[in-house]
Amino acid sequence: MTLFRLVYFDFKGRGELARLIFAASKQQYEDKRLEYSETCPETIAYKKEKAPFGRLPVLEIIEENGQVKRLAQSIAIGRYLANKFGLAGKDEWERALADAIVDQISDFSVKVLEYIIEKDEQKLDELSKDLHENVFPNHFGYLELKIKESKSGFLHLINILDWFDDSIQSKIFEKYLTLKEHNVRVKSLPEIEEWLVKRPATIY
Ligand SMILES: N[C@@H](CCC(=O)N[C@@H](CS)C(=O)NCC(=O)O)C(=O)O
Repeated sequence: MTLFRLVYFDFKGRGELARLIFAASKQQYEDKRLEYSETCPETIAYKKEKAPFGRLPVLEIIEENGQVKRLAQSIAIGRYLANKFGLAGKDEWERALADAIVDQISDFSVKVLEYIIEKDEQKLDELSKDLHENVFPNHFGYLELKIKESKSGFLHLINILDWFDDSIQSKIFEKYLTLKEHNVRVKSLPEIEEWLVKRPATIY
């Protein structure tokens, strides 16, 4: 039997999409969390010797004969797993539409990341203003349309929204009701709910 190991850090970040896909498809895997540190020998060695592009996440696929294949890039990992476990769409066109939505959410995630890693208070205020006045209206309008057209759930989206703290999420859901309904619906799926209850609590 093929075994899977997801190697990432102890936060949701770019590793959580794969974890959500594993949860949604009820697949066993090892959730290996390395220390997020520039001095941890295990992390340094893994990035240098095993990670295909020196960064995480990395999905390890351990074949029955013991051979290990390593896949980098969170979205490539997500696509591989979604295809493998039947979550990527039923035909070429559905898969292409799903890819487009994932890429759109990734564009949005760049803005979210800028905000959550900013330490300077003044810059944070500017980024927050930009998020609320420009980024949210710009992205959520389109994404809400796609949610309405689809009966599916967008795991990548619920993860990116989870990078925000509760107060920002509440503000978003006050205004974007379709987004809120989608978030509640996807997080209430039994397989996802089970993972959300047991996953380690992390800030982002
Ligand atoms: N585009 C890549 C980004 C990978 C990336 O930047 N990973 C960060 C963590 S989110 C990392 O490995 N940082 C540690 C380092 O750069 O040394 C992906 O989506 O996987």
